[in-house]
Amino acid sequence: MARITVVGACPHDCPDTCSILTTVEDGKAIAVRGNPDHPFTRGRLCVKVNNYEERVYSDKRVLNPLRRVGPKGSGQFQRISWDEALETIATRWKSIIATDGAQAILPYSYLGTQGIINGLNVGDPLFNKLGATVSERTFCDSGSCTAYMMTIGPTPGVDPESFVHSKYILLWACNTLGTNSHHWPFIEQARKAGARLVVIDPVRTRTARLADWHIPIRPGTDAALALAMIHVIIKENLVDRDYVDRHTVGYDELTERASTYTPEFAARETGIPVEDIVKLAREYATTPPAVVRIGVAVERHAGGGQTVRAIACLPGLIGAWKHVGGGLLQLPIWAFPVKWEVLMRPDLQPEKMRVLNSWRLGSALSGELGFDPPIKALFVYNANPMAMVTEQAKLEQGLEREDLFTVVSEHFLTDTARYADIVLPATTQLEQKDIMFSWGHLYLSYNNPAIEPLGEAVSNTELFRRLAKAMGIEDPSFYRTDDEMIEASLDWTNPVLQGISLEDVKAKGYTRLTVPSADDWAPHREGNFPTPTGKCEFKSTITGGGNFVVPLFRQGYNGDQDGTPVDALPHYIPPNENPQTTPALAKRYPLSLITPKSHAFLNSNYGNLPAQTAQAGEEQSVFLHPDDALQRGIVAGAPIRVFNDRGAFEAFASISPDVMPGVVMAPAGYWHRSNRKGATVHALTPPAYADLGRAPTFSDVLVQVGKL
Ligand SMILES: Nc1nc2c(c(=O)[nH]1)N[C@H]1C(S)=C(S)[C@@H](COP(=O)(O)OP(=O)(O)OC[C@H]3O[C@@H](n4cnc5c(=O)[nH]c(N)nc54)[C@H](O)[C@@H]3O)O[C@H]1N2
Ligand SMILES: Nc1nc2c(c(=O)[nH]1)N[C@H]1C(S)=C(S)[C@@H](COP(=O)(O)OP(=O)(O)OC[C@H]3O[C@@H](n4cnc5c(=O)[nH]c(N)nc54)[C@H](O)[C@@H]3O)O[C@H]1N2
Ligand SMILES: [Mo]
Repeated sequence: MARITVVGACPHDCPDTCSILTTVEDGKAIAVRGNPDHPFTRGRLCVKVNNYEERVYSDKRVLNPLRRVGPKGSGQFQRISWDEALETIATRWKSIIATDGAQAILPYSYLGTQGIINGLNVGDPLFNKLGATVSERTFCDSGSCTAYMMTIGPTPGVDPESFVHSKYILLWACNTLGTNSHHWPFIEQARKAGARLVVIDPVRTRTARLADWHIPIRPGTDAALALAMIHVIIKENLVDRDYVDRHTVGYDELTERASTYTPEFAARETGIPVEDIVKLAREYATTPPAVVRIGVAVERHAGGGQTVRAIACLPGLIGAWKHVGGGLLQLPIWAFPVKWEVLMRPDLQPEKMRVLNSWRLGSALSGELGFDPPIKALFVYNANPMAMVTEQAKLEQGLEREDLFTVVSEHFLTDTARYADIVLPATTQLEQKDIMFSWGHLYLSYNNPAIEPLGEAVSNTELFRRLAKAMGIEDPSFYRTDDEMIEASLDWTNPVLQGISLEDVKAKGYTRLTVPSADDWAPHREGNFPTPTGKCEFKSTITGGGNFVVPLFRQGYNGDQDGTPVDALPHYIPPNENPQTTPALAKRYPLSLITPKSHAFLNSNYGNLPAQTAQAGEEQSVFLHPDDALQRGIVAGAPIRVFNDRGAFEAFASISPDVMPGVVMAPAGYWHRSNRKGATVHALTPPAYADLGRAPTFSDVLVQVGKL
């Protein structure tokens, strides 16, 4: 019996990018486990991935191309060959291009796998070459990234491993134990050495429960808190004047701006008592090294971008960057020298491109956007919009259109794939090769394929080679091997890859970038911010392009950025929907709905698999504060309806003082089909953009809950 161990890396859209060891016996993967040698992920896998082989060998996998035989959405398919599938797609696309133009084709994708070659950009060269509509993919952290760029530039920020040296750790809208769990041991180590842990979250999450101080906050009001902290820090002379003078710009203007954001103002907006706001500001400013870890959830509101602007000013103000373990952690992805241009190929684009933001897929497909030409062909890979984006009812209506030709590349017949005309089988991480960045640590990883592809599944890179060929593209760059693509995807001359060879990464599975040790690295001790001024910009010099979207999120296209000027100073934009801002709406819909990540799902992945649904609960639950439940006569476990003017979904009530009064929490990721009455949280969420980076506002929504 031949038994081998293969080193790989978790493919998921998660900050942790774990090093994984797969045991393979006679060509079959029999177990996966964490790699104990990896300094960050340390041999532990989460509940989503520790039985990954069951995902791979699940009898629900799609292993052959399929053609729809029943009505759209019915899930009735018949097996066809790859040749037939490719022929069907090419014929249809060519005819659409001839009659409507290439813009009638729309790609839709995200990070089903976040491997550098199979992930975010794998289809971009083909769709850019065809001249298809550009898919703007501002799913996650795009508003935060714009704000971060405007304030401190594309810096990795604080090394997550440097947290062991922190004395004050502020987890701001981040549920570390659920969504970034391999960071937790570093936080624990800091606490053993005396660090204080503070969590700012409307929900007493499993992370908040373990904190020294949990500060519940009304959703979408974090900027008011951050600005009031700035107010207190300036008023009480807790500013590091030396650091501010040498390494920041706009202090006087920030002082003036912050003067209006008193703790009393912030208390009214956030629901946090004045004393707590003042105490937080004082503790934060006087307990060095102080570090803030911002989660993605802060951006999903009307003023999400400016919230990140305000938070990103804090470390500069108190000189936190001077210390190892002091500053801000957002996404250390900025440390990886990925050659995005090579992956996206914006040079192949025709001059004028039409852009569609992913959050508007429903409106685009249902015809509401009045697109000319309308979208006639949709190609979905690495994504499951029926479960994960707004406008669910319109999306369903659009996907039912008989004149829409939909192709979905998937592992499973997801809610989205069920509407496809053609489904194409995709390999899982055990069956494919990739090189991986991380947005939660500073290790480059290599995923060696552990087994041969099952059935007729192909990797995304192979899928796009086949599609290019079927479309008659001759450019040899479309036919590079995975090895060639991996080699070309990184700038090997960049200092962070000095002394690192691809062969070494491949053999070991991971390597730390060539950056200073986490034990003595304070990246901005001497300023050196990668901003236009080289300083931390309280007053930003990047203000021309309102809704500036980092090109990474839009196939490299940068042609139609909205030119509206942005206020150069951070400010508070109240939520679009909340009892303070919209009292009339709040009368009918008094509760704020948030839909954070589920512990056992990875976005919608695993929403169909037995081990994870057993953990998460087979059906959607909604968490309500006991007072809110009592007022509505709702008892624990009761079936309930959550609704607003946009729609409704059904769920079971979980009654818990862990959510703030006035807030309801429904973990995301449940599948439409498996849910009661076939609708999920996105039946209710708004399609509006946040203030920066065209981020979503799906957590900026009022609802009502009633007994069924
Ligand atoms: N288990 C698990 N892990 C995941 C994922 C998953 O689906 N499941 N998804 C991965 C992905 S794609 C991402 S982007 C990351 C996201 O990781 P996180 O940013 O941690 O994600 P969320 O769970 O969306 O939100 C974190 C917390 O913010 C709180 N929150 C919501 N609104 C507000 C607000 O207005 N203010 C404040 N202060 N807090 C608020 C929520 O209650 C939640 O506890 O997680 C990744 N890791
Ligand atoms: N209500 C609510 N909505 C949200 C969020 C939330 O917290 N709450 N989070 C937002 C965020 S942060 C994000 S990142 C987005 C995520 O949005 P999506 O990326 O659309 O969500 P996933 O559920 O991760 O869907 C990825 C799909 O890709 C498939 N897949 C995996 N690997 C491969 C592969 O190698 N090839 C192919 N072809 N397919 C593959 C998986 O089976 C899965 O169905 O959702 C956003 N939407
Ligand atoms: Mo995300």
